[in-house]
Amino acid sequence: MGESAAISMASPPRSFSSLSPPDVQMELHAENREKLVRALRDHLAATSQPARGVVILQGGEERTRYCTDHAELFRQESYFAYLFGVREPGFYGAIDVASGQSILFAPRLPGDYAVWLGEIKSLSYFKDRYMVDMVHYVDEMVQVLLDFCGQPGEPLLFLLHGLNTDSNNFSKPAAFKGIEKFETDLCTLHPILTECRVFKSEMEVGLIQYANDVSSEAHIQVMRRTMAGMKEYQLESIFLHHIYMYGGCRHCSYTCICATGENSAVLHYGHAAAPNERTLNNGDMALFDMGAEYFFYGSDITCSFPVSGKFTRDQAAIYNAVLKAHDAVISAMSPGVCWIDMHKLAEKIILESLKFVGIIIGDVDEMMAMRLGAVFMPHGLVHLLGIDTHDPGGYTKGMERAREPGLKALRTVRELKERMVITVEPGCYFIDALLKPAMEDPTKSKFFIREELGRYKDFGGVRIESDVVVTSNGCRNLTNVPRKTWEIEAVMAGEPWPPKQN
Ligand SMILES: [Mn+2]
Repeated sequence: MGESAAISMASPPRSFSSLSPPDVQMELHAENREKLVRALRDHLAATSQPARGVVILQGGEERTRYCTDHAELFRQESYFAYLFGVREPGFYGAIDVASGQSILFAPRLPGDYAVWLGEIKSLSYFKDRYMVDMVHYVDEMVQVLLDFCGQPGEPLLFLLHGLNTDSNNFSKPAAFKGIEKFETDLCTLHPILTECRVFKSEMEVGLIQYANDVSSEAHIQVMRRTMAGMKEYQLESIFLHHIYMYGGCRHCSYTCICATGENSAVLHYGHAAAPNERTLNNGDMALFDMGAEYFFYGSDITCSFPVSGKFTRDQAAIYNAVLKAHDAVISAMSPGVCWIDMHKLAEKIILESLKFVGIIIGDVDEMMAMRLGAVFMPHGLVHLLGIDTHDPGGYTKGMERAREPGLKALRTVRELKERMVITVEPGCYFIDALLKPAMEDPTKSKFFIREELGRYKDFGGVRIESDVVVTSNGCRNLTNVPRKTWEIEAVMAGEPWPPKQN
């Protein structure tokens, strides 16, 4: 080994991160419970019902891989995490509407748990850790609830049952032996608890900000280390390493989408059948959609950039079209703004830009009326973000999805309100499965300039996604990554981020 190599090995390691994972405040979940109790009492008063009953939720169960004993890494069910912050599986939780008191029910673990899985924690440990009023075992639940309610007649339990409008799945109401001794209500809790989750507290925004800080830093590491010849999964691995090593994030909010070249037009690339395994080429665009989760709260960030580190004219044209839409939407966001209008604003800016570039031709208002925007951006502009990447509450009772292409993909059509955390993620993609039929459609074919469009055949797509919290008079972007083309080129060339102030 030469002397210079020895010296460079002896020099202190370069600092890769400015992160320090914050302690989790269990007050966050106590606050969430108080908020739910207030909302339930208001609802009961408004519908002339007595303020009685107990909310009961069943936490998630640990699962094993198919028929084996391979335990999958457990992640708490999201509504349960919201109210109790419990990281262990097998719990139930209860909240008394009248008093606001909370009870956790812990599974009674077998003695050999201590041999294989570690110390069996006492009930008082859980009481202190999770800041609840009481802790009992799950096998005592029926008697504890009956004693606790104390009134004659069947005590009332509010169970969680309702539709997740993103997945079309229903939440699973708590189930346990002896539930027939109680009166149960399946309708009241879900919409009220979901509505609580839509509006984030200071502490919740703090955790989402931290998840954003971690992910932003990791995205920048990925950009800096991107090189032709690498595999997409190697960049995924850099992201995962960074968020865990420096950010303390063991989970991602969703499976990483590390798409390059034509793959960047595949909206949910990166799944088991398309596992981020393409080799990067110098002329490719990269589209990396990756987000860390920290103590249940997530982030959802997409960066698009050229693999070479330098935008070509075509790459910059499409990228800037999407960036202009991203920035315009964030500038327009404030309480009272409607999401359908924001989606259309983004579409219009992208269409105007594509017309300016010379890919399409004609009257942009006519294109809008023909829903041409959905050919280039088939997904919704936004979704709520929190404990779930697609946080629930995008549609409240009676709200219907739009039917038109593009708009029907919106995960919310609500009016913006203060304390909502929402993603802004315009994109522009060249997807054969959409372009071909549009070009063959006699009402739409006139808009396309085929020879120009042909240049983008293998381009893929661009998406730019930031996480934004709505404030009283505007919004705040929680994501901090280079966005302008020259900022990206500078960071990829090794310049610091945020840039040095001169
Ligand atoms: Mn997203």
